[in-house]
Amino acid sequence: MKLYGYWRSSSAWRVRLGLGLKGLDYDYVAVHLKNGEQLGDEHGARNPLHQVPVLELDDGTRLTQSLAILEWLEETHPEPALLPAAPLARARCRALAEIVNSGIQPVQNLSVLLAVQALGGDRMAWGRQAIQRGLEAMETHVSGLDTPFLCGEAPTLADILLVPQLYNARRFACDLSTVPTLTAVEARCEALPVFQAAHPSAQPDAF
Ligand SMILES: N[C@@H](CCC(=O)N[C@@H](CS)C(=O)NCC(=O)O)C(=O)O
Repeated sequence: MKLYGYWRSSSAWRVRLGLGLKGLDYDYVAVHLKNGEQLGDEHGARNPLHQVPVLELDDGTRLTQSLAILEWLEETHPEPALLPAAPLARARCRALAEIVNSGIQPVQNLSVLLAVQALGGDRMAWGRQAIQRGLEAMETHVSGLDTPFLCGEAPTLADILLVPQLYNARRFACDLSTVPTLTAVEARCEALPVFQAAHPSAQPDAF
């Protein structure tokens, strides 16, 4: 398998975590987002939305959208599970993941920030308020958590989405004192070798 990503892309980071937790090997191909490499025809042929991640399977099939890729990984490699077993717990776990996937990240994605800037807005303030609001909603859902990770005893989709988003929160100077449960879970995740290997600073295109 080949993963097209970018060291600081939170969506590509999610897929690195999923592959790592499932114990799967892959080749990493960097697409330089800051240089606009994703906007060219070559990457457009991989993903018409001109985004990373793209996961290319050995038969050439290309998968896009990090959550769809993670769900595909879960279905094809069920162990270790990235979702709890019980239907209600699965729905709750997916809801936490969706707070990041559809409630935060799309609002602070690079192309949106550039559009905000082009309209005369403050891109950092824009991103900061979206991340702060979303993370505080997530914190409310999980306050009083009695497990080490967001949905149980091991990392799941919710933790996979959380950790890269907290990294972005710091880049945007969010106030993380209001989300203590989330930062405590993050610390537990970051103690795990899989999370360390997937970190942006460990990627070959990091600068
Ligand atoms: N919903 C998509 C989001 C993908 C996405 O927003 N990727 C960003 C990096 S995190 C990107 O490629 N941005 C390039 C751009 O905005 O030009 C997913 O989860 O895969």
